Amino acid sequence: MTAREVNFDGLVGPTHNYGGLSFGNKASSGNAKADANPRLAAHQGIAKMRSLLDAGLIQGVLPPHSRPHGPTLDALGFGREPVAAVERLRSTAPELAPQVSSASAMWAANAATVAPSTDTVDGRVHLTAANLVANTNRSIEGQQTATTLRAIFANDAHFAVHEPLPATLAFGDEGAANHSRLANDHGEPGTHVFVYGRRADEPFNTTDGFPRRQTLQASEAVGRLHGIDADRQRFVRQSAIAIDAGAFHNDVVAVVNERVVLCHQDAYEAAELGSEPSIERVAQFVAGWSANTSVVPIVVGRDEVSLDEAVDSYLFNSQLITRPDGTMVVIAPSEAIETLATRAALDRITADGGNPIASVESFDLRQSMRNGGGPACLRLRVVLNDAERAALSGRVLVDHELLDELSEWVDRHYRSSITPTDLLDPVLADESMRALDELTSILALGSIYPFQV
Ligand code: SUG
Repeated sequence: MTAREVNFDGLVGPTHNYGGLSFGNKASSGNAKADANPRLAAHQGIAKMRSLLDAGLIQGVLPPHSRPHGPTLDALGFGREPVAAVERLRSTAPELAPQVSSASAMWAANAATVAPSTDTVDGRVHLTAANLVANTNRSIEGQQTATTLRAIFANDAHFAVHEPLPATLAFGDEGAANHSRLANDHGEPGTHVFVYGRRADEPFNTTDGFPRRQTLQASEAVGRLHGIDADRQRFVRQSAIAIDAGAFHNDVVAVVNERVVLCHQDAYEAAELGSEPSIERVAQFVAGWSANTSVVPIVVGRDEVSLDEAVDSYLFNSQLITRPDGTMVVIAPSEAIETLATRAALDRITADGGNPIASVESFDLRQSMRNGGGPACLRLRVVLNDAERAALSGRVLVDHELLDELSEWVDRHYRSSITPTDLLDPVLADESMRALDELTSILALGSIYPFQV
């Protein structure tokens, strides 16, 4: 049985907007209240999926969440029916509109943490929906994520979908954006590297005031829930300087694929690294994570790419993927090619015969990037064997026909401009529900949204 990595990309939702909701995420703060183009954003995402499909990868899709979010509006006293609730919100609390209308579920790397069946005690694929408690707009994603994942990974002979961890900062969990899996090959048993920002008993913010979203205790809970052997788990602290520079998730400063760890010199903090870790020491540290994997560390030094350049270009938020011929490709955001230092780093890495990275492809994902979401943020990686792929429910593994249908669906339903004021338009709420209702038929998912039940 061949296990292959499936990248499930989050489809951008019809209310994609720039709410400026994410403190510590430079792009989100910098683009607050700008005009967004949901239609273009969705097409940019679909173009990336199409290209990976064409490269011979298995590509999946996850539907957007319904926004504005009826259950949250209801819990806040506006009533559950989104159109009427937005009318009330408009006249009494317009400032809440971005929180309940954010399309942030598009960043599927934050949807869940996943363990393939080779790594779990019961031989099933385990998925834990992330609670994303650090940000209000994201804290309302967990339940829908669990519902959507249950609709897709419904076959409980093969899959176990766990509820989000208790919704408290002590168990702040941001999903796969702070988790990597090391293995010589996707199909072999792997080592799970959980990266956290703080222990639950430490302050939420760094000394410079930036949020440390993921706790060690949350990561440990996910490892326990998934039934991974203790010697196949590593817990590593993200460096405070990376968080302060805008790396609000580990996937802004590191990316792992099979044996390869591509990271910034200043990504991690550990006693053995000291306060001034050399590139060699970081390489050694990373290589020590797994006794079962011949780790290939590729450490990009701060003299080559500064943390600011890494965060602004999202170099490390590239997807690192294995092509069917075994070579690896960096799926980079255009910004990483347009920035001199990161471009040079990519040239160096691809020219170096000592690692499997053969080429770089870049994508214009600017609509998502302006909210701090690059190629890697947009996808959830799930390693599945043939039987598990066959056991998926719904029409979620894409082919050209489905991508064409999704493209046409976007053109039929999405606006090409959304400003903060538009979020107070009840017509947008109605449009959004109609679009998603139709989408559940296209994807054969049944009723998954609160407005459908
Ligand atoms: O959680 N931005 C998201 C971006 C998530 C990117 N994901 C990964 N790095 N894996 C966040 O900060 C901004 C929403 C707004 O401002 O409208 C937002 O939620």
